[in-house]
Amino acid sequence: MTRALLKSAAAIAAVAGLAYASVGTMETGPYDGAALTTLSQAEIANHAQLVFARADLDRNQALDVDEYTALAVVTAELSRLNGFVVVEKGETVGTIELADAGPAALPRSEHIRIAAVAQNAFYAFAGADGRMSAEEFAAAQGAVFDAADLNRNGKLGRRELSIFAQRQAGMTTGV
Ligand SMILES: [Ca+2]
Ligand SMILES: [Ca+2]
Repeated sequence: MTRALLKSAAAIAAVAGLAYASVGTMETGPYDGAALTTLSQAEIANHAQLVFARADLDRNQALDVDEYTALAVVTAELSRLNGFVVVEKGETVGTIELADAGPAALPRSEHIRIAAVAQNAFYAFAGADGRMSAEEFAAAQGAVFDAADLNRNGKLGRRELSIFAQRQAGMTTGV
């Protein structure tokens, strides 16, 4: 990982940590009662918009490869530490439990693998200019959603949510 990438990862983690802490104080335990049973295309589009804004550290309305890769690594790290994936909703979040994965730190080998996968995904969706717009980021998130939507009804049900969560946590690859 480059020095720049480490720096952006730390910055995203700091922002994400603040958001998580504020949500975690709301109820008896962190995220209790916020577990999702379904996820719509509109919800993932909204999530993509919120995450894009947070990942765009230099506020130039585009993600570069370091910003995108840092986001992927931090998302995987936080998801695995928490044992669930977070879907941002603005004021609140929804959570999707990670099946077959107790809370665990991300091994260094996984960091490297996830960063490599994220770099490939970045160039696939960002196109020739090497800048990922909000629309391109939404398309990348939409592709993960579509791949999990096994029955193609535009919504993710329980089993589909599990597939979606594993992909977001970097536990499976491909879209
Ligand atoms: Ca940027
Ligand atoms: Ca479905």
